[in-house]
Amino acid sequence: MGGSLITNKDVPLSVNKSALTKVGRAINQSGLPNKEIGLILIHGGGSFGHYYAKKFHLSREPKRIELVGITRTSSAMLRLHSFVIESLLSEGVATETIQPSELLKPNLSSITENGLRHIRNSLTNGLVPISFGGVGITESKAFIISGDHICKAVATTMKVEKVIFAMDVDGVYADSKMIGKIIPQLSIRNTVDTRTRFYDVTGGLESKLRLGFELRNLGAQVFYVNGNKPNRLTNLLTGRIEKVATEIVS
Ligand code: IP8
Repeated sequence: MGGSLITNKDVPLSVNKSALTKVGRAINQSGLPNKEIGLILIHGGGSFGHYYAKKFHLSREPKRIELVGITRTSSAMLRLHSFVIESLLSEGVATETIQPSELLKPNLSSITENGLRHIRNSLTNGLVPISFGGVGITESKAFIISGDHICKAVATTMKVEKVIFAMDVDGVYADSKMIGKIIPQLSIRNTVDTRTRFYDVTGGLESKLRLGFELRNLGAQVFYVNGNKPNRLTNLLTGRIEKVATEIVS
């Protein structure tokens, strides 16, 4: 669940309640997770985490920042996260939070044993494991753990069949002004004009697309879809054909 979907991205600290309700409804309709298919949710920071990350110069590169910046950013993410899990619960989706720092190994490349056990236990219990972008610290520096890092680490460690990026637009457009039609099947040969929105300090669309190709190379089907359209999301979750979405193809 992209930060652009679940928050009002250009208004600091503002949740998009209607989008969260729709995502919850779509997940509920999908009947996932079930005995055969698991479901893991990850959400980004939007106008919560990115607002403070920008203010305190926090980025993916570890650096020394004011201590207050670390706490403000983490606290904003916790606040957003609690909105997310409450909204999902109101739509009947019971989640189990896994902290990003528990889930990821220090080099962010894969999932810890504890994290993996936690994911498996949640799924066995019928709960949907959920994690989110946050702040990591080393001995003297702080850095952003992006939802993208979590996504890649999960797909590197576990067999992931499908990754769905729920966004605030219908898919990937060739034009940065999002004029015209979305690209239904995006290959490395397509040209996409990416632009970063104001509060996003972790790379915006460009890094999401790079990640999409990496996930595809790891064997997952990868889709970008409008999370405000519950039917589209449900279709993708349940393996039905959905035409209004972008799929990464090799
Ligand atoms: O939106 C960012 O997560 P992302 C989390 O997935 C923070 O990059 C702390 C800004």
